[in-house]
Amino acid sequence: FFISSVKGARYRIAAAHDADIGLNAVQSYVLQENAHFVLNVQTTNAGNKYGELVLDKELDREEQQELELLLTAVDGGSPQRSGTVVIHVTVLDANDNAPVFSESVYTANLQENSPINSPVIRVSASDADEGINGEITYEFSRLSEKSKKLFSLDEKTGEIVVTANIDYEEGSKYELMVEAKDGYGLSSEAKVVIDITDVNDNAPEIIVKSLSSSIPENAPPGTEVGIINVQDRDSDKNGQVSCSIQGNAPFKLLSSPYTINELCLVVWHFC
Ligand SMILES: [Ca+2]
Ligand SMILES: [Ca+2]
Ligand SMILES: [Ca+2]
Ligand SMILES: [Ca+2]
Repeated sequence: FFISSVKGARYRIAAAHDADIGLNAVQSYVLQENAHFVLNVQTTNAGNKYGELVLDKELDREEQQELELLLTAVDGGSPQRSGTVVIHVTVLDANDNAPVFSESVYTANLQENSPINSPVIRVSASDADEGINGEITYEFSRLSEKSKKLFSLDEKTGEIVVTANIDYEEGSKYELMVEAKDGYGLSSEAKVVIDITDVNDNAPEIIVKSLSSSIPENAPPGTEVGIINVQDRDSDKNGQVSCSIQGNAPFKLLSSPYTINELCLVVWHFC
C-alpha cells in the first residue's frame, strides 16, 4: 500500500482465499492493534467477507515513513484455522510543511562603500517535506526601490550581496523582507536588518554666511565680523570639526550661541 490520505480514507484488502466453503471458509478478519488504522469487515452480496483498512488517525510522513500491519483471516471450522499477512504501508509525502527560517530576524553590519559583490549575510530555511515539496527558493518580498538597487539575493543559496555603492549618508539602516518558498508555493518570511557603519569619506565644508567688508580700527574685542557655517556629512567622530585661524590675525572664532554648526568670527585684539 502507498498511502497519502486524510482521515476516513478506505483501502480495500483483497479477500483471503479459503478452499473450503460454508462455515469452514473465512469468517472474520482481525487487525493487530495499531496507531493509524482500524478494520472494517464488509460482506459482498455473494456472502464473501472482505476487509477494509480505514484511516483513523492521519499519517505524517515526517514522523513515520513506513509501517507494518498484521492482518489475520480466521475461518469458522473446527479446528479453527487462520492465515496472517503482513501489510507494508509506505506513506507518501504531502506538502504539509512550509519552509522555516533559521532566524526570524537576521542582523548584519556593513561598512559603507563596501565593494560590489561584498557578502552581507546568508539566510537559510529548511523544509521537512521531501523532493519538490521541500525544495526551497529565496526572494525578496516588498522591497523598496532603493534597497532593490543596493542588494541582491541568490535564490538558491540565500546569500545577500552588495550591488551598488552603499552610502551611510544616504541611509544608515535597511530592513529587507525575505521569503522562502517550496516547490508548491508554501512560503514563510523573515526580516533582514542591515546596519551600515560610517566611514570618514567626507571632508568638512566651510561656508561664509556673512562677513563685514570693513571694520573700524577701534572696534572693541568681541565685535562680530562674520558668521561661518561648518559642516561635515559624516557622523560622530568622523563628523566632528575643529576650526582655527591660521597665522597671527587679530580675530577669534567663537561657537555661535544660536546654531550648532555655526561659528562667529569676532575681533579679538589689534596689535
Ligand atoms: Ca510532508
Ligand atoms: Ca514543503
Ligand atoms: Ca561617511
Ligand atoms: Ca568627515
